[in-house]
Amino acid sequence: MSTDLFTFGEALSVFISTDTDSVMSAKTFERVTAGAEVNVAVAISRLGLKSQYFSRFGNDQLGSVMLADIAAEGVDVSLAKRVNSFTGAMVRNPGKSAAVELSYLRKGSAASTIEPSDILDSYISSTRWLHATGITCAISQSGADTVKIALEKATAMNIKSSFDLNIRRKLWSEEDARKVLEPLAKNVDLLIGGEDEYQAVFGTQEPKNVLAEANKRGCKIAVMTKGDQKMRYSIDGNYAELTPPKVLAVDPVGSGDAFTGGVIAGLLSGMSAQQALEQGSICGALVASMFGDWTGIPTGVAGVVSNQIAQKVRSN
Ligand code: KDG
Repeated sequence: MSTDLFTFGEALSVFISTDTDSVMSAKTFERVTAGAEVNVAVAISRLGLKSQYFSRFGNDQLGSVMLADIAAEGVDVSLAKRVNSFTGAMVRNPGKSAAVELSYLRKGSAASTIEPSDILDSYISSTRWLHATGITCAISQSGADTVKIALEKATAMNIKSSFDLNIRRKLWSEEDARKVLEPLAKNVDLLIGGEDEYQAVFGTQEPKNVLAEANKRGCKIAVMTKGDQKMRYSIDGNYAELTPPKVLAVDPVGSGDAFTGGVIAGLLSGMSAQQALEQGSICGALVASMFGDWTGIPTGVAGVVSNQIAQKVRSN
């Protein structure tokens, strides 16, 4: 099967308190499926392209319902493995009246056993784009090895790739993250990170220098995001800035992944890097304006956000 995107990582069942804005006092929770890489796979599929997602899931009910959720989005999950461990989860409050606080239940999870032999060469050679993130590197040594080998294979096979630094400080220290992520932040078509993540990995967040440095390491498009504020980017040594469309942000979790999905889809559809980044910023803003990682991801055709949706966001 040939695909537009292949990605792998840990999907989580996210339990969000519904009756109060604190996990401590809540009695009821809604469950949704999310996770940085699967969010990107869903964005690619909503935008009308073929995406394939690999993970290891437990032989449990959460694994089954999550696979069904992802498949319902049109993402191919036929490669997924079910293993003898539990499927990871996260518990959080919605963040409507208080800051979002989250806890993970994922140490030793099924996805943390992902290993290099899971990713066959054919998964990479048959896709147009490979996406990976620093979260998979944080969940286990075998996860980090898998990301390293997959990215190297994509480069060797001339397959386009992206890497989102995505440092999750509840999973590892900045020092450990730097050691693992710094050697991986090279030779990709798209490198994404927030200011703090560039600081942790490259030792500086001065945008012009650090983005130019990323370009020199072979990252063709290097983007430094800052939530709903101006993002900085550099393409082959040319620095520029982009202000995302203004929306009323109610839940920024997942908006970075929608941004990434929108950029990748745009590039795959033949847009210029600048147009693709603009499309990504529309996708990110839409997700931030609605509750949940997937709710606001727009639809599109052949990798392009529907014109009506894009116009509406731009006119805000
Ligand atoms: O980018 C959104 C993710 O942070 C969220 O879906 C959960 O994957 C997740 C994580 O590891 O925090």
